[in-house]
Amino acid sequence: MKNKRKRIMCIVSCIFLALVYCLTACGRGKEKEEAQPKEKEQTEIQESREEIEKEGGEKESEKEAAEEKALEEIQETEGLLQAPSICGRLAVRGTQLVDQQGEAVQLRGISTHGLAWFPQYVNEELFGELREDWGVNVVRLAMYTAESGGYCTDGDKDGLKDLIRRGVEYATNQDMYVIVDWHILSDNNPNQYRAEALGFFDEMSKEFADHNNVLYEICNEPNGGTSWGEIKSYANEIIPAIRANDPDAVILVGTPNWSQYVNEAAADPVTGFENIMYTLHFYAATHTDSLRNTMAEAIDAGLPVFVSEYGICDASGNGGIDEAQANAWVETLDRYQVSYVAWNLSNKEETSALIRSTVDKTSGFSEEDFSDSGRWLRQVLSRE
Ligand code: IDC
Repeated sequence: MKNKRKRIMCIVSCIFLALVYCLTACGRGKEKEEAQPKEKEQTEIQESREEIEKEGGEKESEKEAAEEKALEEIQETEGLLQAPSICGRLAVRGTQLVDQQGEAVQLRGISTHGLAWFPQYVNEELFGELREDWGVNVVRLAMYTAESGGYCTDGDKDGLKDLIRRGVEYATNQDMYVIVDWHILSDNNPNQYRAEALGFFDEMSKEFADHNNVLYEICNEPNGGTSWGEIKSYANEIIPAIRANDPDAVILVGTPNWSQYVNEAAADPVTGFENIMYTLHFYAATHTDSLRNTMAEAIDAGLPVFVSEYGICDASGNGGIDEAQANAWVETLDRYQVSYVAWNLSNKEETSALIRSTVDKTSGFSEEDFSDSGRWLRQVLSRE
């Protein structure tokens, strides 16, 4: 009897165990079944995510390329490809002004008249117009050192420096390069006010050291028999003062005879400094083939030349305009990729002034407000 019970118990346990096993195995299978779609689902999600990312990336780069193209088109039309936001800090390689990538840069712009005499044209609206409507990428701030109101004679030093600060700020806001010009003229020899120049350039280059768009012109036009040797000696003192604060800025050095004898600089350039250029100035109704040849020869001899001032009238800043010579100059300058800055942004009654003398406004100009020089220049600069 006991054995029969044992046997029954044994059979029941076996059945129970078999049942438990079956149930567990089934459950596992089910779990497995359930797990499979989950893994599949995850792979699918992962794949579609990758797809979206890929598409998105393509769309992103397509969008970027389209935006870049549109920007280039705008800049090309406006002649603004060579602006500080694109070219950054400039440098000099061989005879050429270049951008950060080593690409040739040509600055084309306008010089103020004497800051003390025509301060009203240092205003941001006007700088903006010059950039947008004229395609100007550089403004020169001309500060006379002698003459009446000159920095080293009876001028208001602080007022003049303030104008320069504002000029640099407006040019910076408008994405343009800017030249700080120590405009010697009746003082003939830059050594006459060498100590003042040293103080001025030390102060200015300290202030503008973090700008990538400021160029320093250390002596507008040595004249009255000032030799290249005397200019070099001056340059050798002023350049290190600027370099101590602003190690890479482009510095423009004037040449003898109202910045015309670039051949003398080519024969004996300033040594020991990078990013130095030499200025040549011309007035098209006075200076023609012969000065153009001097310039071409100096460049061919390896001198980096910068035309920081020119007019299309005669050398007095007045008199008749010579458009044929002016066009011949521009053709040569463009061929050599030389930068050029026109004299002058004022309404003074002289033919070099770009604004008609009867026009008093200081911005918001239209075609009929410009002098003959102004109209010629606007056409040249905007490459219309
Ligand atoms: C002229 C101005 C004129 C001003 C005179 C001052 O156009 O209004 O009265 O200077 O002496 C230069 C000089 C530049 C001259 C210009 C025209 O750099 O200052 O401006 N010029 O004479 N070099 C050659 C010509």
